[in-house]
This record gives sequence, C-alpha cells and structure tokens, in this order.
Amino acid sequence: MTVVRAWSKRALLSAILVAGTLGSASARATGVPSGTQAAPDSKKPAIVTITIDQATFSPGETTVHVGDTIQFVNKDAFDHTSTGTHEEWRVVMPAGKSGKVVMKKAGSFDYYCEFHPNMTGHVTVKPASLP
Ligand SMILES: [Cu+2]
Repeated sequence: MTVVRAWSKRALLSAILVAGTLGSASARATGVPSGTQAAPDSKKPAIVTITIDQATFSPGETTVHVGDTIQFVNKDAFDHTSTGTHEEWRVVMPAGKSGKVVMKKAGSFDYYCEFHPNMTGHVTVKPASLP
C-alpha cells in the first residue's frame, strides 16, 4: 500500500512539471511575434485619397498622420487646386489628373480650391506616434 501511494505521488508531481513547462513555452512563443510586428506597422506612412467630383472634395473631412501622403484625384473635366488656407500647401490638379502632398506638420488645416473658392475641405494631421 505505501509503495503504491509513493509511486502515484511521483507520477502526479511529474505531470505538474510537464504542464508547467508547456505553459511557459507557449506563453513565450506567442509573446515574441506580436512584440516585433506591432511597432513597424503603426508607423508606416499611408496614402489617403481625396476625390474631386463635380467641384466637391470627397471626403470633405480627413484625418491622417504626420508623414502620410494625401492624393487628390480630379475626376472633373476642368482644373482644381488644393490650397491650404494659410498656404501650408498648394497642389494643382489639371482636368482628369491627380496631385499629391505629404503632410509634414501636425495640426488642423482648412483648404480650398483657388478656382472655385466655395470648394473647401478640412484635414486633421495627428502626430505620427498617436493612433
Ligand atoms: Cu476647383
């Protein structure tokens, strides 16, 4: 009786040790990939498209991050510009063409078209570190 009881205790102990080893190994395996992937993805610059159709910027309200590019695609048969209200940028889009601007400063910016001053839009530029 005492011999059997001693063996079963040892078997139980080794089962706990195996379970403990497996547990820590799987935790380590899942921890490494998520830590190395998350950081570069969140800082990758993006290209955001704003379409101009029938003398309207769409969407009229856009949020990007510092370093992102805004591409204005002019679908109209006449020229437009995207000009910052305080001349932070100026992009000319001939009929059917597109133009790009890289957002370098964080802030809140209104813009308009120099040929059609009632065409307006707004861009919020967040610091690159913020989500
Ligand atoms: Cu215009």
